[in-house]
Amino acid sequence: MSSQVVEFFPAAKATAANANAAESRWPVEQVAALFALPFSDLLYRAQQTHRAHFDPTEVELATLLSVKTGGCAEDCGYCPQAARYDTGVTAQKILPLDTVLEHAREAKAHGATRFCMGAAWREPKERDLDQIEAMVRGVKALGLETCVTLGMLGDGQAERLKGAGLDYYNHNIDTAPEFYDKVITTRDYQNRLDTLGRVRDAGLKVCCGGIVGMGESRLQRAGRVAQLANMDPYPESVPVNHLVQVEGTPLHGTDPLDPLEFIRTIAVARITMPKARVRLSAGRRQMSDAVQALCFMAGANSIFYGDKLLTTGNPEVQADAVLLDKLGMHSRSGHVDARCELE
Ligand code: SAM
Ligand code: DTB
Ligand code: SF4
Repeated sequence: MSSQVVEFFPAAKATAANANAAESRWPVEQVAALFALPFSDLLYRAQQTHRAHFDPTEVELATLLSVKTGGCAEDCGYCPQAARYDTGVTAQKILPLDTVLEHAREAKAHGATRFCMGAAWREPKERDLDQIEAMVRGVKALGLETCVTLGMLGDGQAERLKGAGLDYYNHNIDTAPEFYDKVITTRDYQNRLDTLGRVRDAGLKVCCGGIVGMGESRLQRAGRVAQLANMDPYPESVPVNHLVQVEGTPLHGTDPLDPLEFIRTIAVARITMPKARVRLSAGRRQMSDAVQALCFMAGANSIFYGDKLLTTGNPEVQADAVLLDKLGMHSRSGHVDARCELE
């Protein structure tokens, strides 16, 4: 290993609410120093961390379903579901329970262990939550882990979801605080931390990550990872999304990110959040098998699995089964059923 070893400084604890604390476990400079390591040293460190906590051949398969699509009032510059951008996404009402359960059953049959339901809301209304609670109960009863992402939560809403049996709430910080207002203006960074605090207080597990490739600097990428790693505790689940550029959104046409930089981001997330499920999330359809393989070597151990993300495409289930087989990797459930369809 090179002499550029970066020390780990356990210091004062930071929470979602005080992630900017002066004394944090992972000062931004330390995280930036990880980013700057020679690629092979960075991957070596990430591998060591990964292997200390996980079976490196095991991957979590999480299937996504958009249970309420489009027509969103927010202005997130990356998002095809924002009503104000002309992206071709047709707004749809909340899906009926039986349709959701049908998708969940299919996901389970294909080997998924987690089912994530997303809604294009700024925040859920109380009556929306009645329907979401029924979905959570139904999906949970199928033996799947449940996750929902519904936007900002108000008082008592996280407790309602916990009561329905929800395992994870996904709410991303998306990017570094310094870059945030270049991407979203209709809600601020503190709103996100407040929701994450409510999720934690209700005893739910936190799924929180962000998007890479929105034109942020490397220091800002390091800043985002530091924000997550300094939460106390850090999120159990960390989705690392590569921006999916959608025509009609303000971020369409952003200069493409070097894939090696995306892999570095995964490795730094793994090192700074050793026990988290680091998910190689949106953007896989645009990545070669070799880039994805390096992401797994860098410590990713979860993927979105299914032909669709929320509104955009994801690799075909069959293609993923072939890729995992070529890499000698297996699902947490022990099976990836799509392989049978190939024979
Ligand atoms: N409306 C809710 C919210 O914003 O919290 C939940 C759904 S929203 C689509 C969930 C996350 O998807 C966003 O926070 C963002 O990180 C990710 N996302 C949305 N559009 C994306 C895109 N084009 N590329 C990559 N990630 C994207
Ligand atoms: C997350 O971090 N990524 C997922 C999930 N959480 C909800 C969403 C990705 C969306 C990509 C764009 C789309 O398909 O609409
Ligand atoms: Fe709405 Fe969520 Fe898309 Fe933002 S990311 S526009 S809140 S659906």
